[in-house]
Amino acid sequence: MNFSKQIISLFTIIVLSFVGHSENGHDAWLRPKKAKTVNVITSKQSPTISIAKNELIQSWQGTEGATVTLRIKRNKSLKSDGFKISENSIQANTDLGLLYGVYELLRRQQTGVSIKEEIINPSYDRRILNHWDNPNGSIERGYAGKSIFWHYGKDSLAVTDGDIKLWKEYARINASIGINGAVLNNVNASPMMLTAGYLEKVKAITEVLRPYGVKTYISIKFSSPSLIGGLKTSDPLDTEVITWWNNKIKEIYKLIPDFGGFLVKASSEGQPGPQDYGRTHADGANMLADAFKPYGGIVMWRAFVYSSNDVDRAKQAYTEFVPLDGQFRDNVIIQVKNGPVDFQPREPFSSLFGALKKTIIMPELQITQEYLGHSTHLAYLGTMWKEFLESDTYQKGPGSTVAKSTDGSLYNQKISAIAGVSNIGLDTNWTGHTFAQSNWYAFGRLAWNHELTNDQITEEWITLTFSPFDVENSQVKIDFSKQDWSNHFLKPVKHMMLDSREAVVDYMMPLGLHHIFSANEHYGPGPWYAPARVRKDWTPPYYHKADSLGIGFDRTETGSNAVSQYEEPLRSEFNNIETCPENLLLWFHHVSWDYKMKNGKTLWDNLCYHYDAGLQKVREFQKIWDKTKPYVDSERFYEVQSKLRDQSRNAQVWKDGCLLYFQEFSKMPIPYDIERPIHDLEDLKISTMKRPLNYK
Ligand code: GCW
Repeated sequence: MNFSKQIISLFTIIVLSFVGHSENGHDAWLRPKKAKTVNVITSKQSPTISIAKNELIQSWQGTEGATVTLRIKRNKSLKSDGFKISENSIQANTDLGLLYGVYELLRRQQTGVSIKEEIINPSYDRRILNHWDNPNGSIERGYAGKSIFWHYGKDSLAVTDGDIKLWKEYARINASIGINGAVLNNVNASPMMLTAGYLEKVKAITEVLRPYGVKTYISIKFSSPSLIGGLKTSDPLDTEVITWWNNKIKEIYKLIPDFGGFLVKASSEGQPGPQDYGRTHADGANMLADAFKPYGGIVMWRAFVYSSNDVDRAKQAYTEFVPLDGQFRDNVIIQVKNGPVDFQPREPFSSLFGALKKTIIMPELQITQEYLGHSTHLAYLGTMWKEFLESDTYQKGPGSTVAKSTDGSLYNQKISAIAGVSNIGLDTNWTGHTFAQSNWYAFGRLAWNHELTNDQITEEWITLTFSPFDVENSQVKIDFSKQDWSNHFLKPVKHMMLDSREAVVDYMMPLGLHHIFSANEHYGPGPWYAPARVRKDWTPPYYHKADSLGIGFDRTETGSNAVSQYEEPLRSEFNNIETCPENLLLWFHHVSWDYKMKNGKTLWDNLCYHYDAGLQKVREFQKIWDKTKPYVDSERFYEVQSKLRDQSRNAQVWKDGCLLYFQEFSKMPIPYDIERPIHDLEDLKISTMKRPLNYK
């Protein structure tokens, strides 16, 4: 963009923000519609039902003047807040079911999907966002501004009209995709969260979220009894400690009768936990679960545990939790990250899925892109999550997918749940990058129905978010047909989204490489990053193990034997270099540089081609996006264009940094049919050590 064009687009944005509501992303996928008239009949009144009714009136795109009935009617085929939908009626067992039905109906109208009589039930009962928000307003791994719940500065606890408006919008967006829970603070929890002022604020937030069906939960610090309760210990078996928690939980339910429960990170990454007192995870979780029992609350206990002296961090959660299987109460859910290490661009599924047979387990996904380019890179994550949910654990024979082992179909469990670490902040568009909204959307849609395809999810999201037809504030000059829009916007953008996660894998860590970031920012490359002061398992060489012979972490039977944690035939498949999926090769094997891969080329050459392919894909995304210009408002067009440029530059740095560094070990040439690196390794090392790459 030349200078004068920049001025013009800046001017357009400024003018738009004065004259009318521009497409700044704040409406997410619920943009104001040019509605037709509709007559809504309800069998009952409630705050939730009036929201449902208003939504229909505000956005109706069906037959002009139609009558729609919303009816509570007991139906055994409906699960929790499921609903029965047809063109002119919605039935449900609950008020919330009616609201969800309304959103489904409207979504179908807007995306042009036919509506026949159908029963739609959720896959998981609890579909929860985990906010890693701190009481001071900062957000751990947040890339979209400060917290929407906790204020920065001394007024952290104030509740303003602006807050209430924002929370309402937040709740509405969540309800529209079926998200029904929010953990309001960081798992690295401050004990302050359990003090009176904070609990009052949790109550205020809950009151706004309640009519939209979003239950609230909080994260707690396990040592709270000693930190804020004045007790000498926080030992979960100590009677005073038990009484303290019982009283605390009673106090919470007095304020918030429908409070959801606690999320707990304990004995993990330096957080206090039952192990500090010689007790087990089960002792800790059960003590809290018992206190919650009378109120129907739950404890989500995280399995994200590992210690610095472990030979293989990927093994530890399984090693600690499998012996405890069967010991947890039925209102405890073990929350397990999708992969065994930590939300990497690609990991195998965590071996705990399916392995805990008498314990409820819930997947934890990461919506915020801690390891996939923050809010700068375009990376649609639905593809990663489907790959995970569809992975076969074989724990109850073939077809025992992760989805089925967590949604209640294979194991007898009272509750089913799934969590996603939120990417939401105070940025106008909530998520920093417009396309990062698609990950919030995809999480909600998959939590509701894990059988939806990414084709469908992306198509819905693109249409709802960008279609210029029938919306109030579109700034797009419509001189094209719906068919043109679909051919020139929807299809290419969908293609870009569906390819985007694999692009990130390719330019960051292909073939099963993982955790090779510089420093703790988890943004730029740092396969060389290993300062003596940093724990070994927090440095990339621990994970890539590159040497003169080859590269990769040997997790086979003769290595760390992490493969033994998987059920047959997976164990043997992963263990054998010939049958191990190539996209996980370096996760499970230390492979020689000249190893011949399935395409007949060496490992080294393949590595080079992957890094280059990742970069080329981003270049392709730039072209795709530039061509969409006539079909999208300038505000979002320029935002995404500029982010793709950053992403391209970053992808180049990733490719150059990793290839030049690994070449010091392989001593092999970069294949001559791909572009040469343009950076010097020493420069990249210095710049990423000083200021971990953030190309701004
Ligand atoms: O992914 C790591 C992050 C930490 C995070 C931790 C966890 C909240 O780098 O920032 O802490 O995982 O999930 O507990």
